[in-house]
Order: sequence, then structure tokens, then C-alpha cells
Amino acid sequence: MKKELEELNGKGFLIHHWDTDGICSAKLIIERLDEKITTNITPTLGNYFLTDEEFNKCQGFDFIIIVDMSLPEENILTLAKNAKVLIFDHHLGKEIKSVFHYNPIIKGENPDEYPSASWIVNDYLQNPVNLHSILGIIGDHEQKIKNNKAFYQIIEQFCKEQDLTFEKLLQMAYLIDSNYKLGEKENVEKAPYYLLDNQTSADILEHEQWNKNIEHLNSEIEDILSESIDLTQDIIMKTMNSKSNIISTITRKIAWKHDKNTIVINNGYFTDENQLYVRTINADMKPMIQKGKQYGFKCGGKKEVLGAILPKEKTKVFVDEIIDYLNNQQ
Ligand SMILES: [Mn+2]
Repeated sequence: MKKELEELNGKGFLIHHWDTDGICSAKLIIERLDEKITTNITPTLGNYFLTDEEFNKCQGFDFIIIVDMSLPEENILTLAKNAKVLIFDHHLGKEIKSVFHYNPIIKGENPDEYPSASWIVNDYLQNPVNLHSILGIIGDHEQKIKNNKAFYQIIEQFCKEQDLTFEKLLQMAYLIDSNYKLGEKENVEKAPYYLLDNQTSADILEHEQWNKNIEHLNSEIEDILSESIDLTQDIIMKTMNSKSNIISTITRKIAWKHDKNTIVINNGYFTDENQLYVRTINADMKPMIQKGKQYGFKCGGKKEVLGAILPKEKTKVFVDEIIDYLNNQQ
């Protein structure tokens, strides 16, 4: 093991992302540091920063490890006042030089060579390729990893050795992700320990509660998809009210079924904010992502996708602006 982890003494606190990659990365860290990690949390689901209450929970530890999460620099510097901070991540961002920041991507390495935090952590620990290092990749990229020749080869080789299929790996990632999709923060936080105590793929595939979660999510998705949609000026609009984090799935299914630009608003996930998701067939959403950021919304995405969390009272104006933008693209 590299010296940064060997040197750690005392009580450790672990902060991880709520998705499969975050959970698998957490499992790998806990496995290596054993009982030195006494507490693990994921931030409030949907937040990429720590709340005051979460800062309080971080008090009284000798070291804090953060995996698969790019927290704001101010958050990190606050944590670093009272504890040694180590970050293992693969998100874009700025290097924080005053702490141990292990992120090959921000040091200019090729993202295709570091497709997940689980891979980065596993590589740092000098472990052989294993189920959890692979599952983080599958969770973050799903089918798209097939376009990454080198890694798809590693995954296929692993499947061969373990008598697994790519579909089974995908299913495992969906099962692990079902916890955050249902908004169950505590179950997200238990998951790294489940993976640690139950190491086989069957332990994941046959997890009773996670399978029930998927059934529940699938039936909620089916229900929402069976409701009416609103089509004006060749754009589909859909408003939903769900406590589950399924807006990206809903938007993708509607857009691909009708082959039309689709805008979905979920007003049930947050109390004061809406989730907004846009998927286009061809139109480039990047200018609108920039706009959303300028307005101060939490906004991200890629060419055909815009995802945002924005105050309820500002939703309509921004949605109207997106509709105008899309109409001008046609
Ligand atoms: Mn990740």
C-alpha cells in the first residue's frame, strides 16, 4: 500500500457518492483500512456539498477520506482544519493542493484510462482487478463503456474468468443504485458494508430488498409513462410528482419512444426546488446548460441532455426559454 494510507492513525470518517461507483469505492477503502474507518456517510442525496449538520458529523476524527465526489473547495478546506483529508476521485475540477488529492483526471490524464473512482482506488491500493473495481465502471458508464476498447476488453476478460455476463454486471449496478433512486440514504450508507461482508456477485443479484426496490421503481416508471404527455410545437412536456430519482429514466424513455425533444419537470423530489431534465433528439443543449449556470442553478449535462435543480418559482421562465431555444433550432 502507498504510504499516504499506511501513515493514517486514529479514527477515520468516510464520505462517498451515493451511486454504485461511490459505494464500491467506499467498500474498497473500508476493506483496506478495516476498523480505522468508524463512520461513513453519503451527502444528502442530490447535494454535491456538505450541510451544517453533516459538518458536525465530521467532527472528532483524525482523518477524513472522500471518494467519488467533488465537494466544493471551501468544504474541503473547512474539513482540513481539524483532520487530515484524502480525496480519491475522477470528476473534473480543480486540484486542491493543501490536501492529498488523488485524481489523475485533474492532473491531465486521459479520462478513458480512469473510467471510475472504484478503478482509481483499486489501482492505488494495488489490488488485482475485482468485481467492485469493475462495478463502479459499469455503474458510471453502463452500455457506453463498450466504446472504450481497452476497458471493454478488461471487462469481457473478467466476465469470462468469473462466468458472468455484461448484462449481469449491469443488473448488479441497477440493484446497488436502487437505494439512492428510492431516496434511501441510510441504505446507501449500509451498502459498502453489505458488499464487504457478502463478496460474491450472487450476493448482489439475490439481495432481496434491492430486488424489491427495482420492482417498485419499475412499476412507478411504468405508471408515469402510462400517463398523458403534452405535445406542443413538436416538443413533449411532462410534469411528474415523484419522490424517486427517476427523472432521467422517464425523460429518456419518452424522448426515444416518440423521437421528439422532451422536457420533464419533477416537483416531488425536493421541497423548494424542482428537478428539470431535457433530452433532445439532435439539438445541442450546451448553450442552455451555460445559461442555467449563469442563472445560478445547479445545472449540467452534455450535448443532448440538460439536467438542472432550480427554485420552483424560477422553473417556468427557464422552461419557456428552453422551449424558445428548441423552436429556433428546428
Ligand atoms: Mn464515479
